[in-house]
Amino acid sequence: MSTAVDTPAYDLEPFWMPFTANRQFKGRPRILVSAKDMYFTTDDGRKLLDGTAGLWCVNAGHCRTPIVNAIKAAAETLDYAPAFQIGHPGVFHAAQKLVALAPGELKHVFYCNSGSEAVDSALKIALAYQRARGEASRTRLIGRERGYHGVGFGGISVGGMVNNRKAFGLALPGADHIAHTYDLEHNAYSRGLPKWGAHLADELETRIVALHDASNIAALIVEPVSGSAGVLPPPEGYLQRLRQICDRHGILLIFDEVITGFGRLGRAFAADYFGVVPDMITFAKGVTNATVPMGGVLVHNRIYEAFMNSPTPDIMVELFHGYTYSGHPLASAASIATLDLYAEEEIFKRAAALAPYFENALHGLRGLPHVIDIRNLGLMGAVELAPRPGQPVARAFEVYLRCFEKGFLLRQSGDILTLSPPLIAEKKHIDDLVGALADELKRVA
Ligand code: PXG
Ligand code: PLP
Repeated sequence: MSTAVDTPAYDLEPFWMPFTANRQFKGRPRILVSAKDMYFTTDDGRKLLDGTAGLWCVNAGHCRTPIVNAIKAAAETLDYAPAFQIGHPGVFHAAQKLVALAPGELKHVFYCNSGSEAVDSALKIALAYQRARGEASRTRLIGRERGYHGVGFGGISVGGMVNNRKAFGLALPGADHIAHTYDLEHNAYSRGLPKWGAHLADELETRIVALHDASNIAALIVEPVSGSAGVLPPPEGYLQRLRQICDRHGILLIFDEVITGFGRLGRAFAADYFGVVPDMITFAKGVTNATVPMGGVLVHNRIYEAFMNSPTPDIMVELFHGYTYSGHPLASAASIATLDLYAEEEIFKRAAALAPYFENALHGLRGLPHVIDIRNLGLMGAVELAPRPGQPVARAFEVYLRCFEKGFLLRQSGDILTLSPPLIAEKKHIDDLVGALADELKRVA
């Protein structure tokens, strides 16, 4: 599949592409030159239906005018403002709008520029908070197998995807993991939440707390629905149990909502969808509709107050952490316009309304060749294929490439194909995407 096509007018070699098979790509590049609403346009002038909202991030569709205009205006007015010891109005407006959406008492926000930075920030806040409240021995960070928390050393330490860890040494010491909830024997073809598996949450107590003692554990971080690992919705009651166990043992619960935030499940946050309020939420992606990089951590009032009540003089910095671009003016403007657009167009409700149709369409692929599981929640969906014997990844990658050639963008990871369309998708877009996938599943060897 890597025969060369016309050489583009620029050199492909200097750019080392992230999470990309560079050799395959550079032999046969796939280049996007523009986008509007549900579609990209490729460099050879073809329309490509965006079945993945970019990388799970373009929730309101592409190049939306109010967001574009807000970014233009910000770029002309205040290109940058230092982020440390000084501010600008945009970031305070953005924070105010964001916390208004946030669940429970998560009414403070620490800004950064990506999901990976958000995770690093949340883990550091957890450690510093435990210390500030006199529990400095709580230094262990717990994640979950098959979790994806970005690519920083913090994120890969609590993350649980082997390819993202195996080449990078020891990462953070002291991290540990609870079990993932993937189980085809019990849960294959679940629609929405699997019925089996809530008891897997108990491991946090019976294995992790039993082994390390709660007095050494700062926080547990989980994705409410694992995204990158191939859409693994939590078993019914599982997140509620995690919340109870964390409360019992003084362990902070962090939801990594980089994908699930901003309407992917039909509510502002997965915390709302599940009725489980964590102590912190990490977010990124949809906060600006992916137009300008921005991420952050929503923090419980109690945590923020622990820092503000520090006995140190008020000229002392409370948290020695931050980024040059925390709350960047362009990102702030983009975020304000994005959150306004989500509200005006009731984007989260639209996602909720489309979710049952999406579920039915996706589960209609059951029984097609190679399919061994289908999973979904909100507008997140995955179709898992049996690997071609001796050639892991090859079958799903071929389906991905053929769909691309036919004008449909899916995401492939291992032998799993995922769909996460922009939340403005209509039924016909779902039909087109799932139809294209069905055709290729019938064709692929
Ligand atoms: N946490 C979660 C839950 C994520 O999904 C990150 C952290 C890291 O965010 P940044 O902005 O640093 O990439 C993510 C990002 C995929 C895919 O197709 C998923 C992500 C990014 C790129 C591709 O599975 N998730
Ligand atoms: N490396 C050096 C040498 C720096 O001076 C800085 C920031 O001043 C950084 C890294 C961190 O960059 P950022 O704040 O964009 O994360």
